[in-house]
Amino acid sequence: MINQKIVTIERFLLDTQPELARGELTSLLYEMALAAKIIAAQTRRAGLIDILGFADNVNVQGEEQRKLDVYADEVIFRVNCHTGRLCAMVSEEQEDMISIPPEYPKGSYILVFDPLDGSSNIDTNISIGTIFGIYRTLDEKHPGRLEDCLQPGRNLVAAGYILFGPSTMLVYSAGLGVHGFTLDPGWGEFILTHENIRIPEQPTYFSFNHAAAKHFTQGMNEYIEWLRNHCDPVLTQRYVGSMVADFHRNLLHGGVFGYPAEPSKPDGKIRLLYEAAPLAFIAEQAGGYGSDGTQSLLNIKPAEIHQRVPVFIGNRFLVEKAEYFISNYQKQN
Ligand code: AHM
Ligand code: MG
Repeated sequence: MINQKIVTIERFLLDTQPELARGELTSLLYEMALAAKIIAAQTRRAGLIDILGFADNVNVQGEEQRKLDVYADEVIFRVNCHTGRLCAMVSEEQEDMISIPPEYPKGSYILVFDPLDGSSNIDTNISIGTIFGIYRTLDEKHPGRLEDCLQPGRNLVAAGYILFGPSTMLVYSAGLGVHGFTLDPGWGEFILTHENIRIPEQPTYFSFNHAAAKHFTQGMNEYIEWLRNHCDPVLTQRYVGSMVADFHRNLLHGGVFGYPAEPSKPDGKIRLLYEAAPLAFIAEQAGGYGSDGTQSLLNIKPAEIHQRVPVFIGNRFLVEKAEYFISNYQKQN
């Protein structure tokens, strides 16, 4: 017996977007839900594609089998290139900004995305994800220039992620809270399962790659020591190595995820435009905060599309504590 209302992502988007955004933005988000279903269908077969394998990696259609991250990149492009809603895209998989092919109309939005984050986890069947952000062009008369893509996260119109875990989830915010949908594989529909997500005030987790601790600054190591031994409430450690999965767990249960700078990686590893900024936008919408250790991730204007940035993201007081330790260390040096 089903005893609660069943709301599809399409219905939810139509009902909850402000009047202004109904139409183009709603369709764009729905397009991302379609891309999520296509990528989910393929990620579910991740181990099988090679085993069932097609001779020399050629599939039944005679096409070469692509690695999943290239496949995800192509799906997101193909779903969005022809709709007339976008004027440019930026993907982690593409060196340059992606222009809309000349045969298709241009719109006023820019889509930035990491098609398959945490892809080193694919081979071992561990959760991976897609991250995306949506900006509006700065100049409606000349849409789709590089500078339209190089906007600070503060200008995001919407952002979201898709988590390919035991189930597939799409979580997004268009500035009116954070909402999560779970894909019912039988129905092929994303159903509202997590309305208005708020990061719990009492956190549970901290998530850092401690293998790198010997390279951390003194400020960072003091912060880790505080997280381990002095934080109230007592935290436990979890680190998947797929940022979407780490972020999602900490969003639902409270905590902090971090990828700090190291001497060999002075700007950390995470990319600002299509990884850090969209997740910081979602964190803020859920009552949390994202920082590079000195300032809000949302205030940083990227100088180039693949710029990296140190990341601390989760409960506000945990992230502000990172800023405190890092700024103390900087003052001493
Ligand atoms: P990717 O975009 O190449 O997948 O790299 C990003 C991933 C994040 O998902 C994750 O948080 C991080 O790399 C893990 O890196 P490490 O193995 O150094 O801890
Ligand atoms: Mg990535």
